[in-house]
Amino acid sequence: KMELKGIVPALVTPFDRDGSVNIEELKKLVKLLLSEGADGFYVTGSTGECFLLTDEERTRITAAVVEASEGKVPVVAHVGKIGAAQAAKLAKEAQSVGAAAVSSVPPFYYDFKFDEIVKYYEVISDAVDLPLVVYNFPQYSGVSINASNLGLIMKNCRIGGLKYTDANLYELERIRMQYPELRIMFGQDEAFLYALPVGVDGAIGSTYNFMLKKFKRIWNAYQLGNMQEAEQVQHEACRIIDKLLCVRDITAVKYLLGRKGIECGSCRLPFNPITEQEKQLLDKIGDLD
Ligand code: HMN
Repeated sequence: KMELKGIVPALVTPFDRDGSVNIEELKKLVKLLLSEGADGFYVTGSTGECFLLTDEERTRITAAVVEASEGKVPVVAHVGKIGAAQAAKLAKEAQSVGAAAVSSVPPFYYDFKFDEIVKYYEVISDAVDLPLVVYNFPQYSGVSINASNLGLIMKNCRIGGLKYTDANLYELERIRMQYPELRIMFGQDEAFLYALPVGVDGAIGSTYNFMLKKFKRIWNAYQLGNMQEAEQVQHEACRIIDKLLCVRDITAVKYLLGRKGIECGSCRLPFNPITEQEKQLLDKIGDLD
């Protein structure tokens, strides 16, 4: 039941008008996504504005999502920080509030050496009894976790999987071949269908907050061998993502959730608030389901 697979929304963090975390709207979003077939939740990740939240907020968000999901699906808490001890502290807190797994991007900013990155993951893994989902996101973290270096992290950690947010499907294929048992969750929603033949176990992404049903359809059609339908829905999703990326994924996802009755507010500074022009562009998007 608590297996990490399928389509897992990387939840946004809704904020009130005064900028504080809006737990009520967050729980509403979780309930809505459960009713639409979410297979799990990834909280306080990139989409959840992790590095703009306090530790207290991050743990409170994880607790709220665990509570709202009622043990039906796994909740993965992203606990990434630059400091190993700080990330380990967050991981312990995530465990204490009922997360099924913890996850982290590699430590960034100081151009850490790979043995330092390995140590970082070991410190987190040693702090908890939970599986650790390594989060590869070279575009933002500046570090590439690949078939050649992933083994160094896996050696001494309780690995629960890899979240692979990169367009390089050749590297993904190499990882899949090298680690047939590894749980791999893909992180680029615009290429979701094309990662499925590589043998990923599912996907974690921002657009599953508001168009989960489309991706469930792609997944199901693919499993049934109905490639034509799978491709058609992926193209629909990509045309929506084209518009999203003219804005910024998180900002756009938050705005579009308004259509579903979830008020997410703005992103935290220094993210810009959404403009009227951007709203107009997003209003042109048709049916989200
Ligand atoms: C998370 O950690 O919140 C995510 O799962 C991030 C996720 O992989 C998103 N990537 C980025 O934020 C760069 C994607 O869902 C992305 O928003 C989507 O593919 C549109 O480009």
